[in-house]
Amino acid sequence: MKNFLSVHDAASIDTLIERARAIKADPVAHGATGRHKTLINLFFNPSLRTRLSTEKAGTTLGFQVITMDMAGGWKLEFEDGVVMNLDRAEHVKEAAGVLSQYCDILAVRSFPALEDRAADYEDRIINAFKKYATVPVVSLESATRHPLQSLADCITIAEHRRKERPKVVLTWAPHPRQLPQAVPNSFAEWMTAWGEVDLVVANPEGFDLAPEFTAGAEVLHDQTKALRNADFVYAKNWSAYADYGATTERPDWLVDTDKLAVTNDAYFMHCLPVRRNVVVSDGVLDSNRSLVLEQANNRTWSAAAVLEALLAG
Ligand code: SN0
Repeated sequence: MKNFLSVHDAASIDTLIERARAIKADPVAHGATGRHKTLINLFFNPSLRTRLSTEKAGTTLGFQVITMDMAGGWKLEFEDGVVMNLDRAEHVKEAAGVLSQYCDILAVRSFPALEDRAADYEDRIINAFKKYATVPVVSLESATRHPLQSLADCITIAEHRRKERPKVVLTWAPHPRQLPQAVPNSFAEWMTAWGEVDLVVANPEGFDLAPEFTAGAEVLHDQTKALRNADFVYAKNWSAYADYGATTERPDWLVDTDKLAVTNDAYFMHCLPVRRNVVVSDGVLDSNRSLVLEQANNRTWSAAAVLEALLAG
């Protein structure tokens, strides 16, 4: 694997899942994989799981791991051909070139501004690093995708499925803030590419994800209908793609035990952080159906499988 920016970079999802589960089963046996190699993680916005699980994956494999918070540093210029006489101290061309000399794998985290859809969907930060770095680049969540989360979700579903082809429902849920589409975009893209589940996406009218991500899934605007016979229910809020960045209240979309009664005793999933009793009730999160901590655990093993595949080239 050359880079890891989306599911399209993965030659085989099943091989990545297999490798993640093998490293998870015996982390110590893989402690030499990244020996004398350096992983640099760059964060343009804050993170808890992604930062710590990727650092843990790197150190588990024996990498030297360096993490840098770019929010507190100087601002990078991403535009080509500009006169750099304002506040942006360094062009990404130099920054990516310099960092490539200090590491063997470069991982980058960025967020969308949720104002200009075309600008966000260009995914400029991650693509600039891909263009100018001379080492493999990993997305630690970009403006439009969160592939390490989605791979962790595939691992979690593979570990818990009780039938060959489970029904997986991705449902929009309420949230007080304006959130990116990266997690649901990526989840839909990975589930359909994996081809081992039936994916249904449920969201209020006006909140359909970009069609390029949901192709191959059924999209419904009736949550109860979508949840019927589900084996896995993945809740996530996202702001609108059509009326870009718009939000809506819709407390009736909260996931609670009554909603899950129509499912096939479904497992509950969420990428975290989750707003209790806004997105999902305490009753669901605290029940034995919740897989949220196992998803977070699998973030380490998904990152480890990806780092291993990138070293292999
Ligand atoms: C992020 C998101 O993309 O929706 C992180 C997902 C990995 N979620 C949040 O930032 C939630 C923040 C909040 O205030 O609840």
